[in-house]
Amino acid sequence: MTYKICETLCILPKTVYNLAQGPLKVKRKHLPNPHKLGIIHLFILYISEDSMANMEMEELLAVARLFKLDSRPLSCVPHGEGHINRTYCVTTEKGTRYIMQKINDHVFPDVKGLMENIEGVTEYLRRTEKDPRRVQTIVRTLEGDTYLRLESGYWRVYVFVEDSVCLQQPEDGRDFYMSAVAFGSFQNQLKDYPAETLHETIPNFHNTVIRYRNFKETLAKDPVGRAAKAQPEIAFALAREADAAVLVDRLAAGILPLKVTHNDTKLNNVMLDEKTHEPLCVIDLDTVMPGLPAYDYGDSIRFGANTAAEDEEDLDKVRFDLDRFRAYTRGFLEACPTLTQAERESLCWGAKLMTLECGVRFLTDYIDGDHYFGVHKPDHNLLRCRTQFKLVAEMEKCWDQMEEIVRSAGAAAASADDAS
Ligand code: GN1
Ligand code: MG
Repeated sequence: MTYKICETLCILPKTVYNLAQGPLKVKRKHLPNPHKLGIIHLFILYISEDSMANMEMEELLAVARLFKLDSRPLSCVPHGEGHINRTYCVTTEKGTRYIMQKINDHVFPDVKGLMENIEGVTEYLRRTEKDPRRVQTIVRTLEGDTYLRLESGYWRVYVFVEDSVCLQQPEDGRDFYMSAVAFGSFQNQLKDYPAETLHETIPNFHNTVIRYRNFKETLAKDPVGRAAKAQPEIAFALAREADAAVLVDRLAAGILPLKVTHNDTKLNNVMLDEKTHEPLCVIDLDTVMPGLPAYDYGDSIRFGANTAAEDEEDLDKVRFDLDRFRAYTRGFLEACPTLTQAERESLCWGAKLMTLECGVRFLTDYIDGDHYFGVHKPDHNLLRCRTQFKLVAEMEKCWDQMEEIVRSAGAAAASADDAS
């Protein structure tokens, strides 16, 4: 990696520590003090040239200065692994860190509605949660708004959740259990939230039937001629089309009630305490909308019960881990004991359909020419699709065991809830 100097400063030790996290290097120079009063510590800040690619630091800092930060922003570097928004970490002169995001308004055209949802939900959660690290905190603009509209796009800032980690893979079953507690509690805490006040930021987000319809329309057009390269994946998806309706049919029949759900419950959308790995705070609230608990449960399983990364190229490494499935199921059901029997019975379908649906979405975007998900290498969306379909195939093989795990975790959680 090559580095270039981006600033030379005299700063506080905490700031140095925070700046040195991520793609920055800080070097200290001891300079002779002309007044002979000891040594002046001068820090030279280097940033990797790769991380400068998207936007120059100066432009980013100019955006950050339009928010109510605690002091002058010094650095702003890319952060996290999200596929949709551009995320940066801003560090100020006082060493305070913030998360600054450029909202993807191609994916979320109603930014005003989206920010109203986030403001509503975070304020609601804060009424019962006193620890500031446990709820995301929006930092307002100098004008007092929750976001900013500039020529470069829409921007927002959050307080950085310090002393926390965000995992791409559970380090063990306990981590995954903890993330289940976080998402199960989130679901439970919002059970009385007035769902009708939420804007539907992406209509039909987890309507798997409609996702299939979009897939088939894109396939028929094959706009960039990629369908030929994805024949096995296309056949895999089409062979399971009938499954797509299972959850939406139960919803339409009134068997499953509509709740407020997060809808994007990847492990990396929850912050855990750095030392204890206890759950702190659920993040990425862009898709909080009315939905089914099976969506939240299922999307977590899709991502976290995979033994490899979502874009792993070696499919032998991609396996559906039943122990992790068991750990997550226990945590989710313990934290959300209010689920109905029908909701509990829908959970395995949530796991399978969220995985199938995500694979179909990656495949659709691949065929469409990669307009939706951020891609970082050739065929990235096709690689992602393959891992999802491998997981679906493995779930199909152990379906009875999955159902048994959900049944017994549900019974244990219900009797613990009765006893308390
Ligand atoms: C996107 O924004 P991020 O990376 O947390 C996507 C999810 C997908 C996920 C796949 C708004 O989530 O639906 O499951 O990528 N978010 C949106 O990794 O489409
Ligand atoms: Mg995310």
